[in-house]
Amino acid sequence: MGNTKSGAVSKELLQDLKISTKFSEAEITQWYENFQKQCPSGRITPAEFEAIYGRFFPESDAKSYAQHVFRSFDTNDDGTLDFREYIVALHMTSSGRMTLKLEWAFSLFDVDKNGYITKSEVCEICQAIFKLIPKEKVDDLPSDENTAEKRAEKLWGYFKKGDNDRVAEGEFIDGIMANADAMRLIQYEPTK
Ligand SMILES: [Ca+2]
Ligand SMILES: [Ca+2]
Repeated sequence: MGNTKSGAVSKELLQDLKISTKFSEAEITQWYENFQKQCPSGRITPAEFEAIYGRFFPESDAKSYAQHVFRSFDTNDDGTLDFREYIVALHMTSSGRMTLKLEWAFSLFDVDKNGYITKSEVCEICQAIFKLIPKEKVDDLPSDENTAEKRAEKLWGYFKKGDNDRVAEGEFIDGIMANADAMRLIQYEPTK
């Protein structure tokens, strides 16, 4: 041992995470133990993250999507995910609160982190989402969604903006909430 990072989660961090995520102390402590086991360095690298994602999508290319998700979770921009970022990510993506999920989705689409989404950012994320979809599933998609470009075009249409406009977070959330199809198009969930 001899590593100051090992052992229990610090009181400060525990308090901070209880407030920002509403997870219980027992849950956070348990996740911390697992995190330390899986990740003794205390930090998840992009390569490790991509490997984790790859296991969920064995039949497709999850690399670019994983890179975007990693960027959205790495809120302090230091190129790794620490325990705090990991728990906040877990909280946002597993939350039953739709607005929280959509706040995260906004950060996923805001590739350059400037607080607005452009059409080219929507295209970029749609390209990454498209690579998650196994080839045989692409054939089943509706004809106005069966390429990344068409998917981006359709999704952008829900925001009722010009090609050179930009979408703020509130507009993004409202646009997606108003439309079940938009909700479906911002993500890809493998069907069983
Ligand atoms: Ca970080
Ligand atoms: Ca942006």
